[in-house]
Amino acid sequence: MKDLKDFVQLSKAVSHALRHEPWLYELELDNEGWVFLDNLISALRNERAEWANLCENDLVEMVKKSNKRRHEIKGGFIRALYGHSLVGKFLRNSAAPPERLYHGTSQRGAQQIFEKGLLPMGRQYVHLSINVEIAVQVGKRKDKNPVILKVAAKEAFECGVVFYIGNDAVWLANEIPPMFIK
Ligand code: HQG
Repeated sequence: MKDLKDFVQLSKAVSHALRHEPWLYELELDNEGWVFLDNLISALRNERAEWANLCENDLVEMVKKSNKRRHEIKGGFIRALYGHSLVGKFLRNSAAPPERLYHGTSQRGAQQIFEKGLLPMGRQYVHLSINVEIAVQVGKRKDKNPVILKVAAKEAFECGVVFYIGNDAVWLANEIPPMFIK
């Protein structure tokens, strides 16, 4: 596999399997979201003719070439680092967040969020970005003029809100009450 476009397609299928519908690929995730890499590879080989010879190296390359660190491969296992919509919550290590985090959303979403706070909605966790630029990209998925919310993350943490590391650009939280959002 050489073409970047092929890796994007592969990454989408991997995210679908590891974040949303693992049962369609006959995969069972452990309580941190990990699956055997070999099981995922076998499932993907059956998905598309061009993936019939897929190997571990293709998935390693996919992770390396991706514009975001969505997946993690370790010791023969693979998992998605964030984005899960599966029922329940995979275990994460909590950590002290930076002073500020950001969240890009739609104009309509922002109104609700100022009232009710940031909620995970369809996912296991609320997703927060480490800077405005990334938050703008996230928000543009929802609205061509996204609203960028500033989250007083350190203050929230000091008041008992629990944060988790997703990857180098994404932080996760169970919810962010309105008082910490500007
Ligand atoms: C909104 C992508 C109303 C929230 C991205 C968002 C991210 C509320 C939407 C990752 C609300 C959920 C996740 C409330 C939150 N009332 N709306 N109280 N609280 N919302 O897609 O954060 O490219 O599930 O603002 O880059 O947009 O797939 O979450 O608009 O990192 O790797 O509810 O997915 O990563 O939308 O995106 P989403 P998100 P990938």
